[in-house]
Amino acid sequence: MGKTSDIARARRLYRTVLTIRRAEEALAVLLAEGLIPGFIHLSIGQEAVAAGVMDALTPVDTVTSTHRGHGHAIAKGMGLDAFFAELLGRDSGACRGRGGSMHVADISRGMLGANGIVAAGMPIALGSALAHQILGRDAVAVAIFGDGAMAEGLLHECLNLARLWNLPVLFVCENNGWGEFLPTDRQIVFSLDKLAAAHGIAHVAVDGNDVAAVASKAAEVVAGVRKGGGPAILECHTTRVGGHYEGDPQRGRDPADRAANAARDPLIRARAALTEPDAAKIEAEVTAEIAAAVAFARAAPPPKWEDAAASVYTI
Ligand SMILES: Cc1ncc(C[n+]2csc(CCOP(=O)(O)OP(=O)(O)O)c2C)c(N)n1
Ligand SMILES: [Mg+2]
Repeated sequence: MGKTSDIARARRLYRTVLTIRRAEEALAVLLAEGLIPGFIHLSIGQEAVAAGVMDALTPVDTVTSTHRGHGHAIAKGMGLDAFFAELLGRDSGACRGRGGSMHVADISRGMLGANGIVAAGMPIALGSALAHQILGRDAVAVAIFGDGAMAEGLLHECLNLARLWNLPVLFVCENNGWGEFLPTDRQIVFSLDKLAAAHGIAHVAVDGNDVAAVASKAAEVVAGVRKGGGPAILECHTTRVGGHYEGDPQRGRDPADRAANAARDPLIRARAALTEPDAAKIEAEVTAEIAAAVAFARAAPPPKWEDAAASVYTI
C-alpha cells in the first residue's frame, strides 16, 4: 500500500474507533439520566475489533453481532441519528425504537442485528452466508461472537455446518477473557485454535487492540472467504475495560486487571498513527457529529401509541 493510502487508512480507522468510543461515552450519560430503557453493554476497550473488521467489508457484506454490538453497528455504517434514536426508543430509531441496544440493526447497511442470546447471531450469519452462496452474490457474512459463546452448543453446530457447506462466512471472536462476571478460563476447557482445527477451519489470531493489525488480518482473511475458500475464524484478543453491563460494580475483578486493560487502550494506539493536528481535526469533527446525533435523539418523538401493533402480525 502507498504512503497516501496508508495515511488515509489510519485516519479512517482512528475516526471509527473514536466515534464508537465517544458514542458509548454518550450512552453512559444518557443511561444515567434514565433515557435508555433496559441494560446496555459497552465495548470500551474493544473498539478496534469493530473498526478493523468492518474496514475489510463492503456494504453488501452482512454482519451479525452480540449483546455488545453498538460498535459493530456504527462501524458497519449505521447513521448516528438512527443509532441514538433507537437506543432512546424513539420513532426515528433504526428499528423505530422497538429494538434498542440489544437488537440494534440496519438491514440497509448489512447490519443484521445485535443479539441478547449468546451465540444466537451465528446461525443468522450462516443463513445469510447461504443466501450469498445460493444467489451467487459477491458477499461474505460475518458472525461476531464473544469467547463466552464457546460454551454454547450453537457455536459448535455452526462451525460444523459452515465447513460442511463451504459457506462464505467469517467467524470473528472478540476474546476479552470474560463471560459476564467470570474469567472465561474458568468456564471453557478448550481454545479456539484447537476447535478450528477440529473442524478443518482456518484460524488466525490478532492483537484486537491494534486497529491497523485487525484491519490487515481481516482484509486477508475476508479475501480468502470471498474467493470461495470457505469459512475462517479471526480471533481478536481484546480487553473489556468496564464491567459486563454499564453500572456493573465488578466486585469479583482484580483492580490490577482493569489498570492493565487501560494501558492497552486501542484509541491511544490508533491516534499514535497520526500527526497531532490530523488527530485533533478528526476529534473535533467526531465530537460535533456525536453531539448533533445525541441532540437529535433527545428531541425525537417516541413511537405513537396507535402504532403499537403496526408490526405485529399473524400468518
Ligand atoms: C444462551 C444464553 N445463555 C446465557 C446468557 C447470559 N449471558 C449474557 S452475556 C453472557 C456472557 C457472554 O460472554 P461473551 O460471549 O464472552 O461476551 P462478552 O460479554 O465478553 O462481550 C451470558 C452468559 C445469555 N444471554 N444467553
Ligand atoms: Mg467475553
